[in-house]
Amino acid sequence: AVATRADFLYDTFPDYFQWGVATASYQIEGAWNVDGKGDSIWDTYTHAGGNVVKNETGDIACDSYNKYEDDVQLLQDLGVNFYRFSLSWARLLPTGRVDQPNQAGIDYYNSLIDALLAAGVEPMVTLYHWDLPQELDDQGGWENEDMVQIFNEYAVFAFELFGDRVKSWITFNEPYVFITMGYGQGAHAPGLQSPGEKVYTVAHVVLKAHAEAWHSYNELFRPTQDGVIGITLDSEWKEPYSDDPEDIEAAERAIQFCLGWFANPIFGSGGYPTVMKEKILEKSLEQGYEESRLPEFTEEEENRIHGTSDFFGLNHYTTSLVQNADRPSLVPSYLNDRDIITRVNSTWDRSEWIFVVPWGLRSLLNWISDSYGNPNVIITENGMSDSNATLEDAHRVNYFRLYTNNVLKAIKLDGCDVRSYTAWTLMDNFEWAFAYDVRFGLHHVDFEDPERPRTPKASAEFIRQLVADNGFPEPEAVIPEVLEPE
Ligand code: PNW
Repeated sequence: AVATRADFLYDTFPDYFQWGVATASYQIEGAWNVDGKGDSIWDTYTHAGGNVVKNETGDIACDSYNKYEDDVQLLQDLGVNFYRFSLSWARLLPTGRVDQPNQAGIDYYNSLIDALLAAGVEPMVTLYHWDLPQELDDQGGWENEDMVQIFNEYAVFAFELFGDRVKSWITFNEPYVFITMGYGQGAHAPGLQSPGEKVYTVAHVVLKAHAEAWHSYNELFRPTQDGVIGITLDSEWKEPYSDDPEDIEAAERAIQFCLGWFANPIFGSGGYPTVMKEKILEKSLEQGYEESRLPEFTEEEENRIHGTSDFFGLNHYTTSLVQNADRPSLVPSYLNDRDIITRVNSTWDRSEWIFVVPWGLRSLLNWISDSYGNPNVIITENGMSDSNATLEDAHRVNYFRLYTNNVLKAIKLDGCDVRSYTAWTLMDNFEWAFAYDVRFGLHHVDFEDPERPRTPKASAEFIRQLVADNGFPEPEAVIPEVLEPE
């Protein structure tokens, strides 16, 4: 899995290629209860205690609500083309509904957007990066079908306010992760555990909500604002455990149950992947259900969802090995429905849950290209963690170097249509259930200091150079691999 010097591709990215870094509102903003902000499900979840490492919260986090000008300076120093951040729905709309907007929240995002544009950094805005207003959760959250229209109203509100300056929109960040963690395993807000049922019904609502927001932008705003809007999906690469055809089929099935679940309705043939429909129906009946735990779209809904993304937003971190398994467990669960066992290769370098498999990203980009007709892909997250506070993050530099080189190979050698790359993340921040114990930042943040100072790590300098060079220009002198014997 470690690229040798020989297979490193020295070349540059296409001229149109764009570079960025990402964050998310709850992970960086803090200011959880000031200036009229409403509570979100992450405020509730962290304050409840017992859910997050050391009972930490995002109450202050990186304090970006007060320090956004510092953040913009870091972005300018990196020289990135764009900044992907998310809106705190409850900061803009404390009740979640558009009839009671919060002017201070509107002012905050206007200031951030204006500061970015003044610094020559394009804003890329995610509408939903997991911090649902608590009042909407009290009304059933994403289980509630009314959320389709409620999310659409919020999206329209955001397009009206910011769409004159924001030209790239993402409806949802990683529905797979927030749904399976929040409604399946209970390891993220709102902390529900229904891995066999709610995960599927919630995904159904989220897909419809996404589609309505896309249609609103397409019909009401695109003609005057002329931007793009899409969704960000996440997936590991799933490598077959062996060359046994059953393992090869199992690996394909594993991707369909993760990426295909959301991608097939939007980018593929429409509706859920056939293999999901078959497996979940078969298992549901065996388990005594009268019908499949996977809901069905009407033909009208299927058509309404199909094609609703101007790009394929992709978050990718790691790779796992997949082995076929016939009924690993009889418990109803989105994991058991797949009929697989996940394995790891113990020779792969790792940090927390991330195994370093750079070629996995290239394989995944090729899979997307082959499966969905070579859509234009924007990589909206990719990055590497650690659990120490070092500024000399050679492992992260190595990760970025090899992963971005595999993006380059996917473009130049395989013909994949990748348009941009986003490093996760601008600075160390609230890493969900791992809180401040796990760091992904290009910049170190001192969470003990009330000023929350940001300091560049070696990886920040690496990204700055990568962006400046737009890739990996041919080295001037190649050191010979094999020396002549004396
Ligand atoms: C993404 N997994 O989440 C999120 O979009 C970010 O907010 C987060 O900070 C980042 O990745 C790093 O974790 C993920 O377990 C969380 O495969 C978990 C997984 C993948 C993505």
